[in-house]
Amino acid sequence: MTSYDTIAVEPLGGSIGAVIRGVDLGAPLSNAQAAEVHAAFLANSVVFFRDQDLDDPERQKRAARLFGEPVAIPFVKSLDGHPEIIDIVKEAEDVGKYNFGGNWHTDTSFLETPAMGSLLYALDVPPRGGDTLFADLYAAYETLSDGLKRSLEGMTALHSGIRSYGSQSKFQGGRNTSVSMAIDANEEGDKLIEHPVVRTHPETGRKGLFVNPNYTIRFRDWSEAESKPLLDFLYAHAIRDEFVCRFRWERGSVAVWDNRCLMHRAVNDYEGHRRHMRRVTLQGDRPH
Ligand SMILES: O=C(O)CCC(=O)C(=O)O
Ligand SMILES: [Fe+2]
Repeated sequence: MTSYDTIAVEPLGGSIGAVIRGVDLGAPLSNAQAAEVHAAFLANSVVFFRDQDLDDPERQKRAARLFGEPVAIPFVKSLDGHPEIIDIVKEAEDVGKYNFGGNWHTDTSFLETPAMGSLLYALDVPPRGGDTLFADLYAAYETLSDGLKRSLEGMTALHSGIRSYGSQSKFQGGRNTSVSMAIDANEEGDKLIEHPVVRTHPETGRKGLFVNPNYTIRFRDWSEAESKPLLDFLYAHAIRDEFVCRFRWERGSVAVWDNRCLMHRAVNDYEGHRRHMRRVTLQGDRPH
């Protein structure tokens, strides 16, 4: 167990997630604090902070730079003047609609260089519900049999945004999109990108599964029908209770996740209430 001198780190889930106390993300951190926050981020895969004030988008970007380099993402309209920031909103009037991030996924795995992570800040939360779930893809890999590990290590998978941002987009024509979000689905979303099925984290050196139900289409050289049973097995395995951490938001809460070694999903259980989050996405590298 790592010990920390300048911050308090309270573990949350059985295998990932920790709440960090004693840090004001809006103010400059000492070098020692910044190093400990970064170590806690790598050790827990997702870290949470309470009672932060990042309403100013510049402050939120400054906070995000503690973890990585802010980057613009395609398809989702960004905040005016801040291409690296998106508002994730579901309005009280958005009845019967899908919520953004509502299926298990790894952010932008349809890109050659998927996001390294994100810093998500809560501006408005429903009176109950609206939690976010995170699943540990290191643990998912480590608990497979040696035989399946060996088979998967030689494999790659094709990822695409087609069902979210391409020609089969569930958001097409404003369908399923909040009245307050704009998603520009187009043919760029149909591209197929190849990634290893097991990736080695560039900073921790640990191996993790790297497939997700939103964007992984099939294994390379396998058909979709052939891929589906094994992918479904891997997804069900990865979201076992003991690998999942659940976070209850308050206004001013922050989550920073490591998109290289987990999946996440936003729970859609607050119909009739408003939820407003703001995300800075961080630049990633090519999975190996
Ligand atoms: O709204 C949330 O809790 C998370 C949405 C999501 O998937 C994301 O911001 O990447
Ligand atoms: Fe996401």
